[in-house]
Amino acid sequence: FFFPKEQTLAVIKPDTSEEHRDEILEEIQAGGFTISQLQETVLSREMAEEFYREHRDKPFFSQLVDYMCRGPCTMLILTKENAVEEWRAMMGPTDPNDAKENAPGSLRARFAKDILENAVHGSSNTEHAQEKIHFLFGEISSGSELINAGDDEEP
Ligand code: DGI
Repeated sequence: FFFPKEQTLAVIKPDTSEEHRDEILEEIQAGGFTISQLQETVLSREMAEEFYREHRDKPFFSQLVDYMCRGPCTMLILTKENAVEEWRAMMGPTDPNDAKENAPGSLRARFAKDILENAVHGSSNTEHAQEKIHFLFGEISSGSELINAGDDEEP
């Protein structure tokens, strides 16, 4: 099958150690993703609420917002064929117990603390990806690519 190049939004959530963050970034590059943008941001409460507004009626919403603005998030635009699906596969299921059982090599199996503090985020479809990329990065030039998978250069 041929998949056109696609963008997804990935987030390394707060409380992920620097060591784990570096490991995640290395794995992203080893997985053939291009890191088109990288930005470290501490979300305000309002931004975290907007980011996860699809979940505003869930019982865990306020805990989720607390978690997301507790410290810096690493926001990434990842570009690859089939990026949305591939990044979600790399993350694994939402709940790390499920991840450990069904996707033991996945990032959440290895780095998530529990179902809420689960280390990474990835858009669930291309529309969400574009919406959240626009929300977090604003208007960005598509020509700037920070890290090219396959390059020998260090990020
Ligand atoms: O796309 P995902 O991040 O895998 O999952 P999602 O979009 O359904 O949920 C967004 C985040 O909300 C998830 O990463 C962690 C949190 N969450 C989801 N389901 C639960 C939850 N938190 C708690 N405490 N309990 C849940 O059942």
